[in-house]
Amino acid sequence: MRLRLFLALALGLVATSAFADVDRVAVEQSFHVWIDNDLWPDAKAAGVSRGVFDAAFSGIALDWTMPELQPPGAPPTLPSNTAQAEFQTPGAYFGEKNLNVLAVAGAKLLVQWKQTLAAIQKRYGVQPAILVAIWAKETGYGSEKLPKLVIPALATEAFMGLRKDYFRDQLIAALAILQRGGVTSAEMRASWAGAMGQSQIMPSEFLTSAVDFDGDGKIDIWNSVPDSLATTARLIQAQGWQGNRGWGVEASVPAAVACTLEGPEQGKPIATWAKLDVTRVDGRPLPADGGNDYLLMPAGRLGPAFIVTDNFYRLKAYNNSDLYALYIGHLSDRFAHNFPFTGRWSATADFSRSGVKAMQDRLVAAGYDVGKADGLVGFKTRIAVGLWQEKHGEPVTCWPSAKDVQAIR
Ligand SMILES: [Ca+2]
Repeated sequence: MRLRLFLALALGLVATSAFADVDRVAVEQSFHVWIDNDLWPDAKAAGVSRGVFDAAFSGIALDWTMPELQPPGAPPTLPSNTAQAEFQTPGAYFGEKNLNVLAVAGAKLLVQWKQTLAAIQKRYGVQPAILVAIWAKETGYGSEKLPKLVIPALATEAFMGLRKDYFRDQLIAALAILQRGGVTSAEMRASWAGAMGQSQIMPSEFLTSAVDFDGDGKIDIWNSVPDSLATTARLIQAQGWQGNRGWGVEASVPAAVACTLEGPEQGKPIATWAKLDVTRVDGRPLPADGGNDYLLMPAGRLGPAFIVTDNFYRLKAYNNSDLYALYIGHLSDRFAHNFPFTGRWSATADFSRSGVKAMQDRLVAAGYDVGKADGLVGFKTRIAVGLWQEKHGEPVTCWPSAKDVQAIR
């Protein structure tokens, strides 16, 4: 699974405390022993030659600026995404100023790369606007500097991070890329979490899906826009993207339609939603393109509502977040019609993630399904809150008030 959201959360926090009690020289020594004795056999088994391995680690040192480290001898650290962070209200994810800038720039890029994008769509079946929106969200169309080199970043996390196994697999994949050739370790720039290039591809994804689309004989997701966009398209296609459908539309949902009907487990044919008087926000009928459609209410009744297609959940499979998938879908629409959401995001955030987690634990104890009790208000938690509100005669919003976060039990 991808760690893009996790990355965004981690970057919002101070990366590393000083590790004042840690003997860094000793840790550095054991890092080098680990590279030779622990990592090398796995790399070798994955087909990496000794020469490639040694070149990759030549002159390497631990990167103490990485987040979520647990060096030997340091007191335990909590993963940043389970720490007692402020809860972020869904609307905060959709900063209008930034969306507008990306929408204007993306409309021009769609024209500039029209032929390439048409060729990619022909081969992989993903619409140009979706690919350009992902490019925007991941690196601002390649404008964001990638702060790390992938090998030292992943090696540091694989050696002394809080998610060693995940990063070790990615490190082995990065070494396999070097073994394959065509790119040097100095060119493999990445986010701290090892997401590489203009569309933030993990090394394991590079191995399965990276494409030389401009035909110059080199796969270059850092400098070649065609290679980067085509690689993204191939990854999205692999999730089961349906090229003849959109992602969804913002919807007007009558009060009589319960917000507890939300989510990927309650899909219905579009005709069923239409019978419930659900329309587009401008009153036009919902688009009928076959397949199931789903009600999406990322902030319950306290924000805009959407009817989304299976493709929305393919985007979510690519990066496991309702808000990420909605951002991509919404931005992809704005290249043609640059309008913000019609509905207002009024959900507030005067509670902490630990407060939400405690509420989730109490909901579970009371027999509700909240999915993973992680301090985030995902669709299962929203449904559970709605069912609780219904049972207790409260207004059914499917979004907890600050009072609910305390009172629900
Ligand atoms: Ca190329």
